[in-house]
Amino acid sequence: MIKLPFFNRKRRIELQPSTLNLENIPGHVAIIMDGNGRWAKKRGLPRIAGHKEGMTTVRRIVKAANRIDVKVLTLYAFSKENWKRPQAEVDFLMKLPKEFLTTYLPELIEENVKVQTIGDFEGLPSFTKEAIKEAMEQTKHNDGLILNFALNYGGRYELVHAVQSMMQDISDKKLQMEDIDESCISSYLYTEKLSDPDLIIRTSGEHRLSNFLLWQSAYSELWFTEVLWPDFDELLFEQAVSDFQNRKRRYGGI
Ligand code: V07
Repeated sequence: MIKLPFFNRKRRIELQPSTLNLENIPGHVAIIMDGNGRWAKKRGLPRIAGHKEGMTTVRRIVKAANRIDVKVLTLYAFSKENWKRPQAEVDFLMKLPKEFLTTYLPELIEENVKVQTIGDFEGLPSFTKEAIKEAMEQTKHNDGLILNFALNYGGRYELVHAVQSMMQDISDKKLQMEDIDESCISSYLYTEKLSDPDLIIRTSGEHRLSNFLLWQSAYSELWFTEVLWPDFDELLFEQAVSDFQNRKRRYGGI
């Protein structure tokens, strides 16, 4: 068991002692941040109040992930299906990336975090795209935690998009049918350059993937909690990682 140092020089952030084994940290953690609306309802608040509170949890968990040296943190912020929500809620959600970055981008830069997204980026409103492009530009040389937001993302849509791109490349003679294998398909997904998630966390008591990282989750460990996303914290995050470390991964072997 290796104890965390109290100060990580490269990332210039304070560290708390932890009982986690730092030799077996999941490289890629993905989270379905569910329960924001329910958190608000319980308090007699509008759903958007829960989304706003959920943003502060994002900040906390990014810090926690960075601290234990997770390489990639993918957060499911907005699905392709979420457009079906009431217009006022969708409008509010689309303003959150800009609000989040206005508040936290300086800290993310300070902590060597690299901001990326997966999903149908072009389908987002231009003010959302501009804020995110600016953050990606300003963090593109950072080599610490990759903070990967799934925005306007759907796992089935991602596969449709990949098949369309592959067919286009076949027609343009850039790809041959004989060369299509699993790694080729992976390279046509939004996650092309990322490893598959080792651990997928879902808050708020639902036990589904809900169209999240369908191809990439083939061998992921799944971890669920009843706790609603705005109440999720670094201790629970470390609990999820610790439980992950105690599981045996077999990838179909014995
Ligand atoms: C959103 C807050 C977290 C709970 C889940 C839903 C609401 C952060 C972002 C974000 C996205 C891109 C980016 C920077 C921040 C965000 C949406 C919703 C749509 F570059 N939180 N958050 N985006 N929620």
